Amino acid sequence: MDMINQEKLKNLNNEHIIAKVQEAIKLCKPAEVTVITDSKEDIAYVKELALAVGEEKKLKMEGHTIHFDGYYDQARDKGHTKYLLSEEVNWGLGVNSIEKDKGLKEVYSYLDGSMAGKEMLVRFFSLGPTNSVFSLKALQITDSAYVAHSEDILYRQGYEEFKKLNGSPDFFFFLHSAGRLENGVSVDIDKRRIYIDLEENRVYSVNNQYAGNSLGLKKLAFRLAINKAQNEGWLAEHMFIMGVHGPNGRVTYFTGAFPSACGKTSTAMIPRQSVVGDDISYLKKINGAVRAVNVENGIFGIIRDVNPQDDPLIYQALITPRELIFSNVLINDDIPYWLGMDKNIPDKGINHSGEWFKGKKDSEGKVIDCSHKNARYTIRLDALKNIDPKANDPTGVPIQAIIYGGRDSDTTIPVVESLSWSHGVFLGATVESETTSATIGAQGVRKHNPMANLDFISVPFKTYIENHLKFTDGLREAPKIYATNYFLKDDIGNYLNSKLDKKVWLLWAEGRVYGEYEAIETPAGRIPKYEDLKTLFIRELGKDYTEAEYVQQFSLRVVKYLEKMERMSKIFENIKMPADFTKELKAQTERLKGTKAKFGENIISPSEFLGTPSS
Ligand code: SPV
Ligand code: MN
Repeated sequence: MDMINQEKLKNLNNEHIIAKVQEAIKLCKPAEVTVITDSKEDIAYVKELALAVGEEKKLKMEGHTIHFDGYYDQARDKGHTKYLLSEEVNWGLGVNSIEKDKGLKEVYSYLDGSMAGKEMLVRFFSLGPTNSVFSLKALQITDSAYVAHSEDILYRQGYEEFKKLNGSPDFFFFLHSAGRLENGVSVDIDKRRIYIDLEENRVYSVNNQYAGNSLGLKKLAFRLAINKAQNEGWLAEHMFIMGVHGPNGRVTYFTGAFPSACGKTSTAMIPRQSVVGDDISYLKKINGAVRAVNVENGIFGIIRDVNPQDDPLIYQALITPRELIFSNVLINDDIPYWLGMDKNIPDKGINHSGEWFKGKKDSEGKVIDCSHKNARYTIRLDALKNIDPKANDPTGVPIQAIIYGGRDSDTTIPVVESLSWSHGVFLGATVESETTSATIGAQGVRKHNPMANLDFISVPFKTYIENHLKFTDGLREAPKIYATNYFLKDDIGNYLNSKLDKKVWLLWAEGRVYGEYEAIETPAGRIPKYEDLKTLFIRELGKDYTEAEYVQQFSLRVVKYLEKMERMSKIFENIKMPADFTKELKAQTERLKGTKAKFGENIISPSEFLGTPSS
């Protein structure tokens, strides 16, 4: 390392950082080491380097680049993402782990010399806004200029923030190497490993480039943060944050957790609302209220089906000059194309499979689409016209409601409000989503995905739920909790709701925060009254919402709900859970059984519950 770079490290006055960098150099043996500060020149250097080494290529439009991940490196590698554990644990949820010494030995062997002939980049970031009680510090060391460049778009710079540590070791450490490259992509995929060490707050990742595996700050830091949050009494969640715009200029902030393909982005991007973040949030109690920040500063979004009709704001951001990385789309004549963009797609070009032509098959005989289904765009949040003015507020935004969104065709009501905070935690912990054609494996299979966080919970499930249950201690008012399901179908398989209807559910929930609408109490939670929805449908969507539609959508499918309770009882019977959670599961089951006995029907109309007192 030359004097200038040494000086940059020394100025941080932190021996722990120097030790980490030295460890990385000794192990990975780079040809060069470059320390990146928050200066414009340093940041521009990373961007240029990504082009110079060929990890990114310029496209026709100013600022746009394309990056390809290897053909078999197109999504998170769940199988090779493991916790390094010194002793066996039973977290109640399936946990992928490896004995620590063994895992370290293995990943060190792959990292050994992995940067020979390459340049090592040392970068500093802040998870959450800078100058904030939410901010966590993250040190990223990588030999991938694409990774370092992506993180620059997606996160806030933290070199100056690191100085505030005053020599403390309280930061996350990520060491990544893309490994051996051919044509700019990692080739030793069989040796791809992502090993997470919760005890040391560090992650080693090697032989990969896809952001979910390589960018320490995304899902790897998220796992470390969930663990840290349990110890410190706050929440790290797989949630968007949005401003819901009620009457007379009122803005009410919601967070929302949805498994993939359940409507997370489309909810955050509902027209005339504003977005604070789309993926990961930290929530803390400050002066008796819940406040939350977006951990990130950008969007690593799925590009499939982004088109002028369905996602006008995102589409606009993608077709105007700005700093923007496309990944795994089709490139023809330096112009990007993707599935579902509503434009004619050329018959040939370059994509994640190399030279591509229509009908091309892979080695397993599978037809290769023009772009990968998980192809992405990487932009700063301020590329979107609907960015919320408080998106970078160091104190976060006040959270007054939380939504948990699932996906099922025949059970849960489009929107319900929980009966209490603990009932809301129960709703979040029992989210299910049916697999779609976009996911791997059979279609229509229900997957349990508590808080949309199944892949990331890094503590015993009981601890995680307990932390949620007690989160309201000391609050002046608990946020309301809602569960949504945008995907109910009728008997012949047609969706009962249009894509835009979610706007009405959201605005109803917003009004409920202020007690503006009455609700009907059912065994599954509180539901809207027909008249209120009718008014909202006319006002917001110019649509005549009939009572017949309401009854079909909001009737309690009591037998189906009982089946769901049975699935949940099975899942939870072998997991130690907090008593309050078990109580909620029992109580909801009993309420449903009582209702079934009373009415003797499989499906019960909302009007049957009208007499029940509700607040
Ligand atoms: C997700 O899959 O939840 C993402 C993208 O947000 S990834 O970086 O793969 O985690
Ligand atoms: Mn995500």
